[in-house]
Amino acid sequence: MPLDLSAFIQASFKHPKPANVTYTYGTAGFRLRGELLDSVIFRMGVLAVLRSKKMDGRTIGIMLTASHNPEPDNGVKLVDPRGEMLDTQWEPYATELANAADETALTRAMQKIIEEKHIDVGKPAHVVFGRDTRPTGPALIQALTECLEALGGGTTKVTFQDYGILTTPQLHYIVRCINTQGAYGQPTVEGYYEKLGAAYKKLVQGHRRLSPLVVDCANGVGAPKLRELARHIGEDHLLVRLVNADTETPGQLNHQCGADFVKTQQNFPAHIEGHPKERYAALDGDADRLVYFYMDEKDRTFKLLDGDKISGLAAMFIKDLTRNAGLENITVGVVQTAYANGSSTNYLKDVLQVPVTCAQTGVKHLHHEAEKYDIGVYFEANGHGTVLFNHPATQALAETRARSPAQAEALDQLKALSELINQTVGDAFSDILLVEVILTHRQWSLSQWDHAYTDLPNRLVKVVVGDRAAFRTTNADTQLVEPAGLQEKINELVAKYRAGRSFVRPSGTEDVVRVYAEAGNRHECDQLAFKVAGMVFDLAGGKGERPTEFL
Ligand code: G16
Repeated sequence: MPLDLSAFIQASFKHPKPANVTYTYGTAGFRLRGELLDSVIFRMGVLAVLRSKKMDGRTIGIMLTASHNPEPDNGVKLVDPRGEMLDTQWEPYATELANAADETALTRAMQKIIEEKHIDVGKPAHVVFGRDTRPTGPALIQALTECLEALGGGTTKVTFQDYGILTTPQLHYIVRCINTQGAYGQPTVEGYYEKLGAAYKKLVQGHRRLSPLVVDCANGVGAPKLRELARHIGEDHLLVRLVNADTETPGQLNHQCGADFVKTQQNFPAHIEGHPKERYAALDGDADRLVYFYMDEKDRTFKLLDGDKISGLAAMFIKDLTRNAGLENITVGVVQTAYANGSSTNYLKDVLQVPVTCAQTGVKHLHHEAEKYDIGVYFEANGHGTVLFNHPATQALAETRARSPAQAEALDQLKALSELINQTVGDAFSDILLVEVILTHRQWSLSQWDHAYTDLPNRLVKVVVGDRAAFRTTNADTQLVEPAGLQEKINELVAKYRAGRSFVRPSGTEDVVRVYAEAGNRHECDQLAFKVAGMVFDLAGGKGERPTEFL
């Protein structure tokens, strides 16, 4: 049956593509200034509908957010039926739809997808969507709604539901719940609080509650939603105090605060001065990333517990539990990216003795690598990550009969952990609860957690260049293929520093090239980072100020 596109074409005239913009599908979908995204969001409605039809009418999610980016930016991430990121094979289709110059090119691009993917357009489609607190969100949701309404006219059977303001992981959770007919949980925000809250209370029961956790909410959607979750769990079990929770004042989102700020600046965010007795955590703008931090009691310096530290803590705890549960055949592995601190990789391999895989940047890449382990822990250093339990692991948890009370307890705890952890995608709330469970069990302070290993000094520098597309990498982002010759120059420089390591890659979410460096001491690390950044700036037509700090 052919697709009736008359209403759709009519609607699409209201959402023309700006003539001078080329859209690129990046690390996590399209991301740029919100006012440039109207046509893209409209067209992502088309992609979601086609994808849903291809998946026999299973629900597809669309999340409008630009996560850690500044407030004027916005973006879109598509969610596949199991709650994970859109299949990367479909990314070129997204790009083609977004860049179609007019209605003729747009319908041609749609037709191409239908033919290449053998889509039966007579199949139903269901799409759910949500957005963060950005001011450009409501107008973009309107564009999306108009697309879905227009596609739903006639015989094409398109249904959709607007879930309003949500964190990104909440939408991922809801998609999975719908597609599992509730087996993963109830497909509502309340269902999400219920599931996480029940597992958390079960896991901390009988243990002394920790001191309050001060959470920097990046002035984003995490603030109202974490308040709801904490209320649901109750102060007897979890005490949080929210800071940077202003979602009303324009310009505040991610401004001088949030997980990305804390990680890249390696410093306290706005409105947190740092007190040695307090425990801190920071979310990003859509609450899918988490970092912890504290002030060292002795030297009163800032200390960061980033995604690497979270993955070390989680792997240690889960490894102990699988051993106590008698599940020696279940492999626990960790996936990291090139941004992982060298000390964390050594800790995982040498102390915890778990296998470690290095994936390309982007949770979509880590997620699939983690699926190869029975229990796969994956975290990017920036705090984005989760833990996956595969089918054999879940089956072993369900079927293993305990021969002692200790074994029964370990099995119960692992089962509760698999409920507590949002296995669809990195989720700052679920990750907070995971960390709090482990620290509660051990009765550890943040500094005791931090003592597992000492990070090598590291530095991340952003360089604005003429064309970041001129940078191409290989080997999980660790080596530059283009611009030709630059990698050799970086290698020469790195060889001069003890424990030196540095790599350069184009960001897939911001218009910058990222430079990472680590070395044996702080001075050498900063020098290496800024020398490499200066080289990138000179070779690639850098814009603005040449990076010279620390040189
Ligand atoms: C997104 C991705 C992350 C990635 C980050 C930075 O995070 O989901 O996997 O690490 O962008 O990517 P890049 O270095 O390419 O800019 P978020 O939290 O912004 O959605």
